[in-house]
Amino acid sequence: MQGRSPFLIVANRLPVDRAEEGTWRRSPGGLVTAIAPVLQRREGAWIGWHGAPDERLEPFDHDGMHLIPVPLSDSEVELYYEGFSNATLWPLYHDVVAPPVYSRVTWEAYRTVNERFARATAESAAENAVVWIQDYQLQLVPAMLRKLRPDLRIGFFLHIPFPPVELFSQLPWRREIVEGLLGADLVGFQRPGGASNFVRLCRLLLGLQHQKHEIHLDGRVVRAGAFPISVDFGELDSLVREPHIIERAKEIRAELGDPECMLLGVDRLDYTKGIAQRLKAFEELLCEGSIKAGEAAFVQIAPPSRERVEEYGRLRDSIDRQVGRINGEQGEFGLQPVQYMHQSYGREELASLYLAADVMVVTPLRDGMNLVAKEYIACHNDLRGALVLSEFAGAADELRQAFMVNPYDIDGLKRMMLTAMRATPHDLSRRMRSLRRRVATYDVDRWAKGFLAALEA
Ligand code: ADQ
Repeated sequence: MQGRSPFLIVANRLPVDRAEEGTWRRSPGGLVTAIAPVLQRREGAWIGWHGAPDERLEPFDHDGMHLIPVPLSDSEVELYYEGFSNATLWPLYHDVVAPPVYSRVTWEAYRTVNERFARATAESAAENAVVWIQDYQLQLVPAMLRKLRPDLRIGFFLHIPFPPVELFSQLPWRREIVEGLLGADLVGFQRPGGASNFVRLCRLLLGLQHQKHEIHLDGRVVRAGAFPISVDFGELDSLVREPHIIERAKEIRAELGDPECMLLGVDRLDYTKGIAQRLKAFEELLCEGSIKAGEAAFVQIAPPSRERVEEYGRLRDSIDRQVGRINGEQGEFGLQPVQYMHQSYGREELASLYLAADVMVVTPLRDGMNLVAKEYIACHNDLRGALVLSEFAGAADELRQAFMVNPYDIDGLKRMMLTAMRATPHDLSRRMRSLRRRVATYDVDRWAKGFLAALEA
């Protein structure tokens, strides 16, 4: 087992993107920031797809991390990733807010690719290694890996919600997925509700015995638990203290015509994020004269994602039309109430936007956690700013001082957006102080350490 790793991360994607020919750069995002130091410290490896179809690559080192690419063909990207992961599991696990596609062809591809990940992991792990598998694309890997390598300690973390039994039962391959997850020693969820749904499912579907969140099978114990993910609070907190970020935040407001109130939405363009609902609420507030176009500006940043999945194309068209209508009907010459951007932004620009915004509007119909809400809080050491937050985001469990909304209730959403816009500085600072205490204490480092400590206990 020489040359094999004592610690492995297994995820659909490697934590790097291709820059120019032959060079790599670390992908942005919390997961990589949290896990990279653990990987470097433990001389671990990361197993995942490198992002280009139909290409085989040898393992390589980058930024102190050993990376092991798993190849995917173009048709596997379509069937396993866009198909089963994003047109079946994603909508099913998000309250069926779009109809899931049940296709035997995409299921077969999901199984084949999961098997390939399991084999690659089995070949790269040292004896008794610790393996941490990430997310819904790889739910069969824990059991497949255990079969190949019973000596390993296997953890699994689901970044998206785990649905109630009543919804999960729609899945024709429900048994295979649950048995797949049960190959792990520890199955982690964002919310306690996800862990409870899973344990209940094991009892009802497989008739397994459990004590609280410990499930008994084949003489083993599988534990389920909640490990809410977070952000790198310290990094964002020091970034927004830099003079050039503060300056840029002022510039952004000036570019918007110095509105009294800047509202902001930042999401991947996804039908689970409730973008249409928040824009509708804003449109009605303008229409009925509760707010005036020059008084408030809404900035919505939404880079398109998963564009080859049908539902995402439809969403893009419909949001385009909605924004066009609001600006056409409510705008004035040289004054557009909604600024809608499709671009991806770097950390610094994103931090400047958060800092500039008076009201952050986070209204998912269902969300595992929602890091944007936590990033906004980490960026407000000035204790200014209001967070309007959907009760259906995992973050709602922790961020109790936010302005809480049900995004399906447009009147309620309008009321809460107005309340947030008109809150006194005293009320805002009281809420922000308490929100910041929470995010500063439970940051992403604590999440990673907490999960690994539970896995290795
Ligand atoms: P996502 O659904 O992608 O994540 P979220 O948690 O909000 O949702 O994370 C998005 C990340 O992308 C944030 O870090 C944000 O800063 C960044 N981002 C968004 N728009 C951007 C833009 N235009 N430019 C640059 N960066 C942008 C999934 C689950 C979530 C869960 C996370 C982590 O759906 O519920 O919180 O994984 O577990």
